[in-house]
Amino acid sequence: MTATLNPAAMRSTSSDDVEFPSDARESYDRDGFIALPQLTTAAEAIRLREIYDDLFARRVGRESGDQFDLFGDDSDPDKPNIPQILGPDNYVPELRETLAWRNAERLLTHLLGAPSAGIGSHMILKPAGSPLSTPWHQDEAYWDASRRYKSMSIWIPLQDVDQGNGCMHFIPGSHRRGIVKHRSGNNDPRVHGLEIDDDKIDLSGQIACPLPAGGCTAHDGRTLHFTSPNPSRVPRRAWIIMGGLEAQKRAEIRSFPWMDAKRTRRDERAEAFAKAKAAAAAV
Ligand SMILES: O=C(O)CCC(=O)C(=O)O
Repeated sequence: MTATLNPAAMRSTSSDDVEFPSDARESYDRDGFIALPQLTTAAEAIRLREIYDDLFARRVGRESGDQFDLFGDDSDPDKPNIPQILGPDNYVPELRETLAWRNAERLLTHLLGAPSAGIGSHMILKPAGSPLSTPWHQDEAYWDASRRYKSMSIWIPLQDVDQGNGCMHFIPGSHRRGIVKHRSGNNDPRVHGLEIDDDKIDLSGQIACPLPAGGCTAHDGRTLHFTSPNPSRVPRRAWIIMGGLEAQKRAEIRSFPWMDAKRTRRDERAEAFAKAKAAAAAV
């Protein structure tokens, strides 16, 4: 099934702040995601694409472990399957001055019911001709198992997306379940990306969310989602802005063994980089 968008329900005000549909919060609470046709302008999406391509082309953050292959062993910086950059806004602070950022911050407040405790971002590039999906997962499966989260990802495609080039798909209502069993991609602990490890999960009710460039989906940290392959001739670029309420310590014990088992090159680089930085600061 494909999500239907109502462009008339959204319009930019004179200050370019996007107005959210009146039922946005109700839909989000019910389904664990929403799709909106506009978070920023087409012109800004073009400017964001330039920044985005430059960050990946220059391998920004590779040394510090911020740039890596989401679905590979990350051994060859020139041949990543699905390159990702964490915290691109730390490298280009101008990203925090964009309309997309401002509207994402407003959307977070609107859907969380309170201002986000913090905001960060990352970028996931699905190269042209990529046969790979980003497999079904819940974002919370990557995080600290001892914490309770109310968090959200706002996924902004920088070109039009549909099922033919890697749009988002969600299972409505899946945010109300616990975290299901996950494993590293291909069951290889060198792979950063996770996938669900439970073939009994019913994925038949999935909703695909095609979007124009500069639109967005927003999903809860527990909502099951995946993106389709990108066999097209154009890279599929997505910028993801994340926020949430302050994470609380959980009373009950939980464990995410798939995270304990991880041995990624990205972690090795991050550790070596932090050590070198600390040593330089001590001189
Ligand atoms: O862009 C993608 O391929 C995956 C995005 C995703 O899983 C996320 O933003 O949580």
